[in-house]
Amino acid sequence: MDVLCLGESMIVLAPTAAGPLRTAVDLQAGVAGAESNVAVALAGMGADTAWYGKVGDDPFGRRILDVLAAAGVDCSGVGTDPERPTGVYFKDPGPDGTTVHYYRRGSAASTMAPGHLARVAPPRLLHLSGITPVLSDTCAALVDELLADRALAPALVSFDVNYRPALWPVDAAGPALARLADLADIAFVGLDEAQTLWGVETPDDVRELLPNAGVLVVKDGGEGVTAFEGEERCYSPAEPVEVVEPVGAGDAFAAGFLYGRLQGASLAAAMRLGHRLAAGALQTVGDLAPPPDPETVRALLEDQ
Ligand code: KDG
Repeated sequence: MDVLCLGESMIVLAPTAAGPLRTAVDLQAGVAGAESNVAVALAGMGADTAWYGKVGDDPFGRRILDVLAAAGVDCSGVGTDPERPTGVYFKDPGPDGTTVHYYRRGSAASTMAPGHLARVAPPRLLHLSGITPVLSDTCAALVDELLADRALAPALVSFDVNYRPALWPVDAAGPALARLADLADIAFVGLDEAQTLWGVETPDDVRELLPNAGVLVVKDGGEGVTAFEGEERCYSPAEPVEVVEPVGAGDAFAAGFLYGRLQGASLAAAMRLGHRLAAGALQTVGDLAPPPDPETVRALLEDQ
């Protein structure tokens, strides 16, 4: 297996017409989850990808498995909890952007715990995010087992900070997420997130704070991305696009970057592919756009 992505996937419900949730009559349902978004995008480019999580023994859980399997993601290791529901969240579009409302406390995924991957053969890369440790104490312990104790060694471990303010306050999240990101082989963080969490200003400040992350990728929204590896510092401007809906762009960027690195691409080339996937996600209402064709992927990964 090339990549194993671990995290909670949920059903997302959003108004079909413009306007807030409070008055919406029709809602559209879809499958969401930062780590499974990465898995879907990787599988779409041909990577041998699995997703691990837990779902309820309910129609929403079955829908998640159907959608991920149809996207080519191996879900054979996914656990089903007969006692607990699949998590759900709602998007509430407003004049200042979209607010999210989670209904995930006590979800099936919140019972993920250390030892759950004991029989899994190590992939080349394990992808985690900063959402999982806040789901429950056992989820936090699982992330520690995988990232700090490297239970799936020799797999590389990537970690996307993915701060979700609706789940925990900055004073708890800041130190916890800095510690985890600094342990990763590849760490992703948005510059805006870093500013909120750690009071830093520039990508170089983030590097100073996270000196041990093997590769550190600092994303500055529509501007560009700065990646650090050893002594190397590489900036790559974003592709200019008309933004339709931003959710999922970070996951798409991570998938492109990780796919590039698995192919042995340089930081610059991996970022080019990341930008292309992010541009697709930014121009769709859903979390992800269809993957670029193999010819485009190859061309973007060539050193120019
Ligand atoms: O990155 C997109 C995710 O935020 C979305 O799919 C939902 O995983 C999700 C979360 O926990 O917010």
